[in-house]
Amino acid sequence: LFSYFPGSPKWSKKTLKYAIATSKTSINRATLSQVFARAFARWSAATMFHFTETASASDADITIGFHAGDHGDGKPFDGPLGTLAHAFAPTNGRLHLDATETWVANGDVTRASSAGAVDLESVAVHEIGHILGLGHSSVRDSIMYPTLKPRTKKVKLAADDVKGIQSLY
Ligand code: TQI
Ligand code: CA
Ligand code: ZN
Ligand code: ZN
Repeated sequence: LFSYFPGSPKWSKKTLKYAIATSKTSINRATLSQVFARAFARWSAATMFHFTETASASDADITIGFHAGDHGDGKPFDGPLGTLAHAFAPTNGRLHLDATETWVANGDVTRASSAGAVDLESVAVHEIGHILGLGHSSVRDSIMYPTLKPRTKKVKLAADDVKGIQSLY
């Protein structure tokens, strides 16, 4: 079953702008834009939300960036594997990815050469769930389940994820 953050914080507007910072990653901007556009589309298909990319972080509700180690928010990243990414509850909007992971973007993670390869789109869909107000779910097939098997792609919302987000908004 789905869950929310304490107090069930949520966004009060339906159009959310996101900015992607490209420093600290070798993945190019066009690829990142495609991956996040697909990840946001999973959630907009199930909700009233519209997501648009903006070039300016100061204009954005959601800021996405890659960071390594201690990056100033009290939640330092831990190097390869372990914590892959984190996101804050509404309406903070920060979505951070561990820059030291072997990210697979627009590729087939099940065929990745590195055993530690992680599918960026799968993690993005999960973290956007947190950004919108979902906590973790006990349903194994859900996007918000707290673990992902290595070299797995999981990007399709499960019925549990849809019920969770539709009950919140
Ligand atoms: N990062 C954790 C996560 O996003 C951070 C976290 C732990 C957290 N407890 C939380 C965030 C409670 C919000 C609320 O879940 S993670 C997965 C999955 C992680 C894990 O690196 O462990 C994904 C990030 F589900 F695959 F295990 C993304 Cl998809
Ligand atoms: Ca890590
Ligand atoms: Zn962070
Ligand atoms: Zn999570």
